[in-house]
Amino acid sequence: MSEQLRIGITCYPTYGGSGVIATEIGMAMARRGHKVHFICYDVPRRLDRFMENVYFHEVEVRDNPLFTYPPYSLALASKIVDVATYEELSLLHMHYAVPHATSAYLARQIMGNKAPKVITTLHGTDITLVGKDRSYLPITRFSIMQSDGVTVPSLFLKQATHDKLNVPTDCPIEVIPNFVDTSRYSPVEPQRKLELRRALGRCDQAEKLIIHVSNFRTVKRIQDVIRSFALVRKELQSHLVMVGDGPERCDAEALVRELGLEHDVCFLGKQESTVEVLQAGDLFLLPSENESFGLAALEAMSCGLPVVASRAEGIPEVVKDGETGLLADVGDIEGLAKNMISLLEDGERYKSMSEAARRLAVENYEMNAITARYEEYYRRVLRGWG
Ligand code: GMT
Repeated sequence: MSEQLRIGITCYPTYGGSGVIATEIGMAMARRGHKVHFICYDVPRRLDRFMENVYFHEVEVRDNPLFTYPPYSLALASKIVDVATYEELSLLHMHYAVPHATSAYLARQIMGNKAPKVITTLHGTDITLVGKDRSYLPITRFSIMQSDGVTVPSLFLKQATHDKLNVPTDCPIEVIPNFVDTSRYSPVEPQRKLELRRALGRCDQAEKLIIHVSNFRTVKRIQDVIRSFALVRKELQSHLVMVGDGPERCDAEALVRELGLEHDVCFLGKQESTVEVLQAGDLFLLPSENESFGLAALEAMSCGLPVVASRAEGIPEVVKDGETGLLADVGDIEGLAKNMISLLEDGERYKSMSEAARRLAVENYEMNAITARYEEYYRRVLRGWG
């Protein structure tokens, strides 16, 4: 039997893709018999039940009248030192560079030769938005280069880390894609689909159901979701289901009312799980301007939904244009609408894309296969070959 690892994981414990990936990696490692310690400011959303080998340590960011900004990075570094020392961690896996990789660096300096190895997984905006911002660039670049191993979900993000942060190409960056539990995120029989559609208030089988899932931030181009759907609605009997919440939601709801689409668009808000909504849907829409990978699109493909998306950043690596979905340029609302209409109107093409989407998810992005790659990478880094 291979040696049991003692792993510390830090992530943003929210609904975002980086938190989902971090938590699923941790749970997969625990199932393989490794001890996993989550060190976060809150319990990660997906860590919703007791699991053998999984422990949670809360980072308390205490306030003080002197602090205008309570120092989360320092509280995290202190907590890491504590957990790593008493739980004898061999490895820290930090998700999102800012400030997690920096806190790990600090913890390592404090611990000296007893310190665990550090792997940093970059997720996207930590490089494309936050990291390249001048006020964070030096510390982000430094913390990445001080890590023993660095992973990214796409070739796009690997290149961006070299180009935008000027991280030298001899600093190895491993591409390990996002993944999906294909047994859970799976297509359903027509009868079940119908039940799920009824639960969403859509009873007409002829009506096409378009799904969008995101955190409603500017990079997701929520207005493009609605404006392109408005064009589809003129041509086809269709309905748009919006899952998630965030800063753009109010404006999105206002636009829906302005366009007179209140009866055709529903906002579900944040959902613990998106599986049932995806299984009820016909097509997934993702017009983002930044997307290092697009986990939401992968989860949709795994449920057999073709994806209409923008040709942004890492998306073309995941959504194969003309095979598992159709891509348009960022901001090309007519292009997105044309792609949705052409797919939804052509039954045969739709079926072959739906099958190809599911096949791609199963063959290339299955959770057990990809988390095994993380374990191999952990062992490589522990041997000093990051
Ligand atoms: O999409 C978001 O804004 C959330 C963000 C996060 O940090 O949680 O997602 C990023 O990481 C995911 C997991 O690696 C990727 O699938 C998303 O594409 C990426 N988002 C962006 O690059 C905007």
